[in-house]
Amino acid sequence: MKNTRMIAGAGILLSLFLAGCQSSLVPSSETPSSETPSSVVTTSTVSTTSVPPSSEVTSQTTSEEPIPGVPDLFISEYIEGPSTNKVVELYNPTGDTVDLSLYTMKLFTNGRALENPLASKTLSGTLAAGETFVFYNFDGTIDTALQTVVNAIPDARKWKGVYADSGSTLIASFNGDDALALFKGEAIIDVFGVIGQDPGDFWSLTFANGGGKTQDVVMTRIPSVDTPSVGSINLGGTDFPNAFDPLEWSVVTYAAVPATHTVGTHTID
Ligand SMILES: [Ca+2]
Ligand SMILES: [Ca+2]
Repeated sequence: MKNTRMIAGAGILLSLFLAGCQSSLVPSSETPSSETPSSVVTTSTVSTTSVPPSSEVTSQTTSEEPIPGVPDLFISEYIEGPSTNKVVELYNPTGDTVDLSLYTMKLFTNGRALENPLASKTLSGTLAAGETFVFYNFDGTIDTALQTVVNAIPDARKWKGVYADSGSTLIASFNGDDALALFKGEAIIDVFGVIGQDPGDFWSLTFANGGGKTQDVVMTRIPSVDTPSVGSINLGGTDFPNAFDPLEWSVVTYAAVPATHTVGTHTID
């Protein structure tokens, strides 16, 4: 009898246990099963929307994007001379031939904003390692020696940017208070002057070789510079974010014709 009672008791306990399991399993198995699909849908929605950005990143990395601090084309010389004797020179320090069609030069006259250049010229062709490209303006030449040097540069490495010539873009029509910038694709990579600031007639600043101004001068990028740069400069208490670093430039007064210059060549350390 004792054993039968124990077996019967164990049977009751087992029944209660199974019933308990059932009652606790049913709602708990329903609750997560109804939540799990919705959370899966949410996850798949996120992964679906992440596909287009990742494909955009892939297309960006396959194009030629500027990399800060890495040698690339930069503005190597600026001549702001009497009359329309103007030259601005680019230099290729990369060690490789570059595709010039990636680059656009822009002129910002009299304080024009970054999105509002007076002139824009996208280049074409190629530029070999160590070579220069020159924008020039000799519409009213008085420095024939300088013009002779420019005339000897192959057409593929120069562009006439003259104010009076409607067939060209006016890149070389600056007169001391105008900024120039080099773009690679949509990105600004190098600047001469201060975009968005009109200094009056010229910028008067401390350059690598002392005080000077940006009018009636020949200015050269110092030999230690091998990368383009866009910096911020504070003038009169205002920060201008698209500016040159005056300490990367040396300046010589263009007081007499002919100018002392290095048009067509540039040297880096
Ligand atoms: Ca001007
Ligand atoms: Ca030069």
